[in-house]
Amino acid sequence: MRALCSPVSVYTCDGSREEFDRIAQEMVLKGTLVPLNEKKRPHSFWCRSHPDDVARVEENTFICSRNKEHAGPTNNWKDPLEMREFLQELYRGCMQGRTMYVVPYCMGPIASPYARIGVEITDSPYVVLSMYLMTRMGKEVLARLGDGEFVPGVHSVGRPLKPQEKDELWPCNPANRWIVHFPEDREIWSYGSGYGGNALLGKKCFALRIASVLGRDEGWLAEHMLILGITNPEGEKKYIAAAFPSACGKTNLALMQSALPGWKIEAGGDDIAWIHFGPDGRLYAINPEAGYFGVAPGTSMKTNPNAMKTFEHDALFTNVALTEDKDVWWEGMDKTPPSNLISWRGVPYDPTAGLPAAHPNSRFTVRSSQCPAYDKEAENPYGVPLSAILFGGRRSGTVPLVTEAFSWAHGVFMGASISSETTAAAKGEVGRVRHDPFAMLPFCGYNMGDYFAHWLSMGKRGDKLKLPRMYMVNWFRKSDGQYLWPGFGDNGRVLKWIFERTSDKASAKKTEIGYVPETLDLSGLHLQQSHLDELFSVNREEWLKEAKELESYFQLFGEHMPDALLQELRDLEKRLLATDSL
Ligand code: SAT
Ligand code: MN
Repeated sequence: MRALCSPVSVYTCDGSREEFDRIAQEMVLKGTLVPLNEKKRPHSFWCRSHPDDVARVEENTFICSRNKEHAGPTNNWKDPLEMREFLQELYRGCMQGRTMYVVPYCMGPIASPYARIGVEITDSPYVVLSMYLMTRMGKEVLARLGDGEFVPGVHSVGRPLKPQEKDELWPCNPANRWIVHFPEDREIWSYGSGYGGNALLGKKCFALRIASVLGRDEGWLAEHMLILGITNPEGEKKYIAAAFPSACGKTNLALMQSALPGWKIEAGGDDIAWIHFGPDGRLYAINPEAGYFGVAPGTSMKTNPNAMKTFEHDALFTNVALTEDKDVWWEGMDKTPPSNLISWRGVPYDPTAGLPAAHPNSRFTVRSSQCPAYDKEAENPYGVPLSAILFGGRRSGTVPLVTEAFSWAHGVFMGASISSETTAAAKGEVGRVRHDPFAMLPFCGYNMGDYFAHWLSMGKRGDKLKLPRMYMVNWFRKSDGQYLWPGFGDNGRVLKWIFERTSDKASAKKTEIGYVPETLDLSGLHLQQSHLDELFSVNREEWLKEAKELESYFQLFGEHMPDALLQELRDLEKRLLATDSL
């Protein structure tokens, strides 16, 4: 890679704090990082990206399996040999004038038998700092690796420097971005972007796209899921994993403080879960990551106090606004923006201009162990046993607050049926409803139809009584443009019902689409009865439309679409059409 990319020097990261400080200091001198107020937010930095490099780029993301069909209809594909030839030319000299950093990192607790090692080569010091916060990185990883296997990844901002040329604050190459995966070779090549999941190769590229392929081949699951622990007032603890598309509140749910007194929620992970069968036949989840890369706007002491406390120090903020006294701000942190803000574009913020001070996909990057609600069990090498799996999306209509699946296959059908309004986490139009099966549309490294089959096969391997129950949730249902459900801490009410269902202690009503709560603990919450009715309502007309729509979506997968899911769809339609089906 050194011969190909021609960096000025090569540096292997040891993962120490001294190293972090040294690299951060270099970036401060260059102007890319601004140190925040030491008194208010110690050891933290503000960073702005290039205005065209602010999110994942799905149309530039490729799964280059040998056979196009293995990438499936939802992924971009190019022939791997042609792609390799193309990349050889693209990367030639791409790191000129820059340092090549070698970042050994471990996804999962170092001692975990389920952990996997990656080595990322990058010419972005921002990526190095982010990997330090987001993963276990450096010397200890090399020690564990020995001469074992690792997933190689190369990342370049794609902006070679000529001799004497002055660098940009956020070098990148928006016109020429490539996020490329070779699933058979377990290899990642990323070019042109320095932002988030495009550039921190351990996250979406490895822990989801490559890992999903490993999971298929080895009999486990790599999922776009948060992990949380929930303890009832009697001290019994259970674990829940939940899949939602990007920027739909995974971090808020994982770090939540329940509105119900006595119910404790602890945060395991906020984005990714690797799920394996344990020796007792239950499904266990580890969080491959060690940090949060969370959406900043909307995060406040009201919506997510634990997140606010997590990034009180040792945090990196990207594309948020900067206050006069060198602290951070974003829309939703409090009602009125402080005066003399600097916007994410680096200019004085003009509240009358109608543009946000912080970019909608602006982020905080911080170690998860700093969270006051951090679940120590997140370090358990064997993971935590799952009692329930939730699937959700951002849907203003049709989908009730919570529905329990009839069976594993029905739960897989629910996962496959997720649709959600698009968010600022990916480049493109925001607010358009699209299918996002298992919240994995941008992250599945192989044919999505085969992925559905893999989920079904996991259920077949498991003992029905030990498998987690499955749920579909929707915090985002609206009436007259207003959210019907307060969300955030009040989602703890839904988690309580789920907790008690998994102990067969809560009652449910059967509907055409699954079980819904007979009663939900609404103590202390004052909602209009009509709103409550609407939250739980199953409208047959709407659901028949939903089913028709799914039928045509599933056709996309052709031969790869499992019959069992088509059967689930037919069963759903039958229940909807029958007048006395229940
Ligand atoms: O992919 S990112 O890590 O940039 C964020 C997300 O989409 O979940
Ligand atoms: Mn995510």
